[in-house]
Amino acid sequence: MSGKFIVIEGLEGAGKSTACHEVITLLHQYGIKNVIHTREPGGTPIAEQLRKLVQQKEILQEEVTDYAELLMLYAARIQLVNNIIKPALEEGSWVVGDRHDLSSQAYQGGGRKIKPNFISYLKEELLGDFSPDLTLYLDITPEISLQRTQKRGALDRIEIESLSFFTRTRNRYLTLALEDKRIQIIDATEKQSKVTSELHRKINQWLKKYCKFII
Ligand code: Z5A
Repeated sequence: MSGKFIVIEGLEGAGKSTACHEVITLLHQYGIKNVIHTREPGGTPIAEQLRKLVQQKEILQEEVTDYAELLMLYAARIQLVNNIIKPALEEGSWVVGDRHDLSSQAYQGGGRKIKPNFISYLKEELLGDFSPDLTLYLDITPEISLQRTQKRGALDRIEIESLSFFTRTRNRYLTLALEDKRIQIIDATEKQSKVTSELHRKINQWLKKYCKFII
């Protein structure tokens, strides 16, 4: 594969949408024109249907169990990875993803308390050694996350979870980020301009180290 896969992660309201846009603009400035933008869950017709099932509050008047949620997220992910991301990388395009596997480790492993070993098993079976080249984790507190998302109005099925759910999710993100040098943490509680300049700094540093042909 010749393209690179960069992922933006974080709690809702962390600023992932803005960050994805910034990364794509920066890559364009470096002359990398073929960049595709993905989101998870979603990004293929089947994955978008699964996204609706995961997010809607009333699903056919039936409660979504934690394992069903996890499996729907992996079903969506494997559709996206096999049908969109891998082919794009193989033809040399770069992919900027709004969330990927780390979200399941954090939300379902941390928030929902599903055994991390089970999630790792699913990941290995379904994705093998496929993983992002770089993940930028935008770290905010659950309190700030709630403040920012509540401003938007109606909350979805996961957004209505408790503060302790999001605290466990954030803690899992932080634990995993500190264990893996391909995950970089950005303090996203700062004002937008500061977060953006830190994002630029980290991407520039990474491009210098791993993509010497660019700079
Ligand atoms: N989910 C899961 O559980 N497991 C999985 O494996 C996957 C997902 C893949 C869909 O996510 C849901 O699925 C999500 C996790 C779960 N549910 N929850 N809860 P999503 O990515 O589609 O939805 P989201 O995370 O809720 O997106 P978002 O809220 O739009 O977050 P964002 O993109 O990070 O934020 P934003 O749109 O860039 O910013 C939100 C607002 O905050 C906006 O008004 C900004 O102006 C403001 N903002 C952003 N940054 C700042 C700073 N620095 N200062 C002040 N204000 C700011």
